[in-house]
Amino acid sequence: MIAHETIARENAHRLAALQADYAALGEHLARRGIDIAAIKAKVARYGVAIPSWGVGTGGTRFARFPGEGEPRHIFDKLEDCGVIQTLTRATPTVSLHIPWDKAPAADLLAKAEEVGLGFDAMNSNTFQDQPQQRRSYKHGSVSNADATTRTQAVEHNIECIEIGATLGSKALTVWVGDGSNFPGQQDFTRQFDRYMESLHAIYARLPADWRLYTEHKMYEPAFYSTVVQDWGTNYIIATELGPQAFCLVDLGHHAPNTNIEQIVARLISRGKLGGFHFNDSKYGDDDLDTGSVDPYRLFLVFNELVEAEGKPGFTPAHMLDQSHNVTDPIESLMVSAMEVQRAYAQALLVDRAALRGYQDAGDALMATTTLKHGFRTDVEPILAMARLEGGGAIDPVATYRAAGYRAKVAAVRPKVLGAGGGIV
Ligand SMILES: [Mn+2]
Repeated sequence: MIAHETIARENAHRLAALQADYAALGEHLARRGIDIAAIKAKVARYGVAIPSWGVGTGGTRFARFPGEGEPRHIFDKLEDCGVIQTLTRATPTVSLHIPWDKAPAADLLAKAEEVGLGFDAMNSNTFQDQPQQRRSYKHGSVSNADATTRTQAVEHNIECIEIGATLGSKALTVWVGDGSNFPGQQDFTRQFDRYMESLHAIYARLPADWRLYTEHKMYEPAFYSTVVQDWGTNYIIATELGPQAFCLVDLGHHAPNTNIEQIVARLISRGKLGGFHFNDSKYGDDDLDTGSVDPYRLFLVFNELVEAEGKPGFTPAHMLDQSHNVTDPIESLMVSAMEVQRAYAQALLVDRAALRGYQDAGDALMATTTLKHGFRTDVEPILAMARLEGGGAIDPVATYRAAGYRAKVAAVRPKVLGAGGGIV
């Protein structure tokens, strides 16, 4: 997909500058008592999953402008995800969405092996109707007032578990669009009770080594109320379901200015943080590229994650979840994966002993300065060196453009108006 020679040639142009920058940063970090090689090793081990739907061009409520060479089906999507992993070495797995990505397991496994990827969490879809579906989700899925519709939604989730089990996946992510658009349209309590009954039925079918992630979202597609509207409800769900259930935090699913890093800390403190859908937001669930609007918030989230590193059972799942309307999705996903790695590396640089000392001494200024010192450090040489040593590209976007991948696939993939990325 991307010729090895292209990566080698592009890296050769940039090698001397990277070595110089890496050596300079290494000296700087050594003065702070930090071993650059240890940080690089942690960055190299870090991976964030790619959503299969992310490699298609997204749209808005108004229009979708299809891009050149968009993936036509899951096998094209896996190729695109393979390109991202080849160049960044930061995205070893793909998260599938069912039924969008339905295909014979043997074919999916063969393609994933060919492009060097594994499978992350499975995602069910009960927020839209599929052809030949018996009951409509217009008025809800797992919380629908109609029992037959709820059963259909539960069975779909169980099918997602069964498909995932054949692919080596270990988790199911459930996000539902159920809610209401008018005061009085739904009884909050009865609707939530129905939701819980359905989720218990799904949870009961979870293999022993699987996790169930539930995702809260304040609004959209329902605009007055959503059945899982915030982290409090999500925490209730994960707690009542049992030890295999965890809360998933999608950064865009909160009100503007919500202190997401504090929510993350709370969920960690109670052992219920399941993981993330990374993206960025200005106003709502904008699904903008991760770290594109507020990289400091992303850093603050990672500060909580680094603080919790090593806690027993603390293995949050990390996935990107964004929509690309005006960029090449492969480029956006590569940049976002690197932004997530960057926030992680910066958080690793924080002097935690000093931070605690300032916190306990009531020195607010030095506490916040100590925290920000990590964020202010340009860790790009660490990320680039980790990529290089992992067989990837020093500059993934430049290398991708030099390889001409998009033009090559555009020649064999006709434009599709209907298919492509969704916004979830
Ligand atoms: Mn999401």
